Amino acid sequence: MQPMRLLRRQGPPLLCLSAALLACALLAGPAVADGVTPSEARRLRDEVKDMFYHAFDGYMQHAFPLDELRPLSCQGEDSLGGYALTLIDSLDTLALLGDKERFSAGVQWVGKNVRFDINKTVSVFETNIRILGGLLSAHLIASDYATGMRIDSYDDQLLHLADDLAQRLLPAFDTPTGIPFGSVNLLYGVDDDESKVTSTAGGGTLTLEFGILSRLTNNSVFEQVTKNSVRGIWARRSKLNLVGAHINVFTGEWTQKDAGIGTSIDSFYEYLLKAYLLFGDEEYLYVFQEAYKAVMHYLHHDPWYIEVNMNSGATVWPLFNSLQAFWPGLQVLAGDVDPAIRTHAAFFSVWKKYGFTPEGFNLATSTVQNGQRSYPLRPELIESTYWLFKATRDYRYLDVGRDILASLQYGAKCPCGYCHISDVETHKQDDHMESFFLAETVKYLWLLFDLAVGPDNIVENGPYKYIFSTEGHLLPATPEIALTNCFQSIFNVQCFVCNKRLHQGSLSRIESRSKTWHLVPQ
Ligand code: DMJ
Repeated sequence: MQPMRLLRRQGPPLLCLSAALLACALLAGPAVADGVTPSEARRLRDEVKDMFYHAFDGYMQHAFPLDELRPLSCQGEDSLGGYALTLIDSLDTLALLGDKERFSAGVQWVGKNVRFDINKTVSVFETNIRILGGLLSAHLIASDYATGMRIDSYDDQLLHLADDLAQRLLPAFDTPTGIPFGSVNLLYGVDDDESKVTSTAGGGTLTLEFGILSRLTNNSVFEQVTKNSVRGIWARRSKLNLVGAHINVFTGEWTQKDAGIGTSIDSFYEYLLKAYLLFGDEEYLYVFQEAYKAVMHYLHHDPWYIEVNMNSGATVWPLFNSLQAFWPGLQVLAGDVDPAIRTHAAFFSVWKKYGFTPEGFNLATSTVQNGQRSYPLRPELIESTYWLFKATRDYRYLDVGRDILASLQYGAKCPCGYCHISDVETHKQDDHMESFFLAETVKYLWLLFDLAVGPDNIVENGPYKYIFSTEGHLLPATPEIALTNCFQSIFNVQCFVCNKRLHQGSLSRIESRSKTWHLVPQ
């Protein structure tokens, strides 16, 4: 195998303007890569596994039990609460990879050593999606013979931890709107000087984890408070059925009125649909349908999405931000595949241009937005790639996965793990590795290639259908959790938003454009 490196190639002149970026990409010439063959897909899947272990072993060796790895300096840092965040966030990825030994050791260590009666003020949102979600997912895998990963000595320790943690988050929900404070102290409740302003994602990305906990503990309070929070947000929607980015949890006033599908709002939409799919609660489906229609009407400028004022619909930011890239994946789950295909291709054209997606890309100037130049190893684009491949089985999505993998290998790999990219134009590395790299980015890449090989994993062949949390955690639709059977309809006949059948395999060829990062043998 020849070593590869990233080269920047000068292509045809830049003739096309921002809004036509995708069309420009389609006109710019033949694709760089030949299609991924099944045997190459197997090799790529194995390469992703190596990627996981380079980063996971680096964390365990140099950072554990601190929260996250500093992969350039090979040290650790406490970034959330100081409770081995990256290990907890990685547990279900270990199970997915079939690594019973490390999964079992990790579960047992967490069960014995992690405690939440600590004087730390933590983000409710991050603690929920990374820690609570990680604990619940690992618990559901470790306690169930049907997963093939059951740990014999396991005695619900992670469920008890999850219960204890969620109890400590509950004081945050004691607000007039029902929307929780953004942060809470795990020992003393909400700090006196805690901000009353939180994000829409912060209040709307709790239902899956808390709902599962209610069903596993027979304590309905968790499900109730999080549903109440969603109702609190939706009750304050604008006349256009749009929500803003930040809200005061006491007065219910929007303090940031920009409506978008990315930063500060993204997973609010995600959890509406997923809460319906997992729990069968039609209130979530109704809200999702109304909210989705408004997004497609006011924010969608095919193939892009912009931010608008939630009351007037006037454009605020003609910006692609990298968190938006989860949207095509969500559209696949909603059964609206055609616009997902176009949007994914547009977002991928930004990746191809720089080798990574910047946090912000200005659609008016076709340049990286100043102050938003980094790529912190985010998973959203690969997540949507996985869902689109799953829905269409179009092998061109494997080409996309191969490109993303190559960028990570040759741009982000560093001595003890994978590094953030501080500027997508210089590819300078930053000494940080978010735990979601192992919980999500690597997981979706591995799932993509494993699906191509003829899948051998619990998500595709296991005993249950799985919903992925916004942190990529595997949440099974067991009879105990999913009381109705609506999840079955995914990929069958129902489109929740457009009354159409799923579209199969009509992806337009994703071509390179004027300046493209691509691979050449060294
Ligand atoms: C993750 O923590 C989750 O995916 C969240 O929904 C958004 N931010 C990161 C990944 O980018």
